Amino acid sequence: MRRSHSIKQAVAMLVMAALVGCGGGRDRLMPEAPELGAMIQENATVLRPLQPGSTWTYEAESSTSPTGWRIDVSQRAFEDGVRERTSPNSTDVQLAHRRGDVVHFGACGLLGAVTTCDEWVELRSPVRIGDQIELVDLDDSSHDYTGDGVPDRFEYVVYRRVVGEEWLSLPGLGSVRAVRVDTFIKQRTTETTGEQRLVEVSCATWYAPGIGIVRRHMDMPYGPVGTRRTQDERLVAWDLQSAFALPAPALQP
Ligand SMILES: [Ca+2]
Repeated sequence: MRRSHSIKQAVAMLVMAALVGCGGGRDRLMPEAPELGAMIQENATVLRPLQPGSTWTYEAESSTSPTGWRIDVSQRAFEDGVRERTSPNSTDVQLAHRRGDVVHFGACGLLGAVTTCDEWVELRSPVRIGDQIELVDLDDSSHDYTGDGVPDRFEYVVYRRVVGEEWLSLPGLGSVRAVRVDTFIKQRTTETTGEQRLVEVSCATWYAPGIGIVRRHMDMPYGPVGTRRTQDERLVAWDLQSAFALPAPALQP
């Protein structure tokens, strides 16, 4: 019996050593990119028209607001792209099409979270299912957040993944076939005590060819720990100053 017990202990220790060894040390907050699937759009820029003078109107609602509200987006010419204004918050972002990609310039205020990138790709060509665009991958162990004199680990990742094509039903527009891309923002703090805190924000965005963003659905922490807030924005009208021919959006009656 005694011998069997010590063998079990030795096996358990070996298994533990193997597990520690397998991870190459530390696990990463940025997930491995999934396998690339089918191409669903050869040219990503048709999913995000940039045309000065164009406007988009969305109806928004949130799980924490008793009434909905309206969001207006407009573009004006700026350098070789546009500046896009979103009201009522009046946030401005600079965008351009570059070699088939849709690129943002300037610090990215993704969903109110602070990020360190100053140029980032929103969509890239060709658009393929499973394509993962990694925007921020920060793993820092140089600061002491708990005040015990020992640095803690702080990780912050932002990435986007092409999910696929989905039919959406939009108010006043009927059904529209759109490409869904999910954005994830994750922040994890690992204290020297081993205690971890994870904060996650996600945003699903649907893009229709020749129209642009037709819907966004966000999910984020709110108030007390464990409480979430969702926000949904759906396109209700748009006015595109078509400077060049775009494929007609796939609409169902
Ligand atoms: Ca510490």
